[in-house]
Amino acid sequence: MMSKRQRTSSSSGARQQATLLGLWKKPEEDKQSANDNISSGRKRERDDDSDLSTPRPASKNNTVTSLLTGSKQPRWENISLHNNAPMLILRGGIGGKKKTTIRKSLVALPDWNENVTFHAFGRECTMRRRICQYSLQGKFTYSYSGLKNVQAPAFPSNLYEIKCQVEDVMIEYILSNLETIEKDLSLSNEFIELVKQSAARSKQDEQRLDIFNYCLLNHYRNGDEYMSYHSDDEASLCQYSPIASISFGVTRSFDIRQKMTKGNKNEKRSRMARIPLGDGDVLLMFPPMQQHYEHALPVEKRVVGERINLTFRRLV
Ligand SMILES: O=C(O)CCC(=O)C(=O)O
Repeated sequence: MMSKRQRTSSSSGARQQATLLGLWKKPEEDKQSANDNISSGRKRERDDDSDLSTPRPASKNNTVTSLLTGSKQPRWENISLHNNAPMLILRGGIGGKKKTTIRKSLVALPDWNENVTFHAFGRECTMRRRICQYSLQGKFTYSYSGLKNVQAPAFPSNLYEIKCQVEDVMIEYILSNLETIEKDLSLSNEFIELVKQSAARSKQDEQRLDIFNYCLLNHYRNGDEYMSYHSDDEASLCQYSPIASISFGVTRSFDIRQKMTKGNKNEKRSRMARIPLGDGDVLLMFPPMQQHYEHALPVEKRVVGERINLTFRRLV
């Protein structure tokens, strides 16, 4: 059931062109110990709703109740690496006991693109994952990784519902912890204003003010499928909005490293953090993270099972 804030979105499904984004370089399977995970370990491949992590509360008022259907009350953790990489995570925050059903409904969407080919460094490469994208009322196009103005069809209802839940838990948490969070995460006035306006509309039962208007979906069918280091810093992205990353399925590692210093192509950069992203986890990456850091989803051969990742973004 959708909450009062959630308004239906049209759900057309024009099949997308098969030439979408990708980064070609296949990373080595990362052999480093899981001990350097920046948050506590989570068992891999779990498909239930138990929360095995021991979260570090972001602030006092960190419980989320009303919109979440799980029996446990997930807590936001502040996992910022640095002032330049403010991040919040809500472990198992979306989907409650329906995570598996949600994942299956996302896997069944009609617009997935497989074996997408793209050109990088003079070679033709094939993407090692499935991808698709959707946008609010199908009004948006997105340009990235050398691909220009790719049309994103309208959000299907299941994805729109997730988007609304993510916005709602984010808004609820930000507004109830505004004083601490504003400073801790250096939130911009524009973003706080947008959050307040969206909450006010909802309170007055007016038409929803959407924060995110676009979603990129990645489907990793096993531990061999991956995404190379990159940052989400396209000019079409709103400069003050976070990117919300939601995962369903097996736990995979999310690696972060610094961007290359300009003009220093041979610079050696090592991983700065590894964050395990599990079923129903919500990771919020706030500006200016994408300006300073890159992230990747490395090959993890030991991982069995699939994972879907949704990144909700605000395009201008
Ligand atoms: O699958 C993930 O968690 C990474 C997704 C990602 O980096 C992206 O969509 O830009």
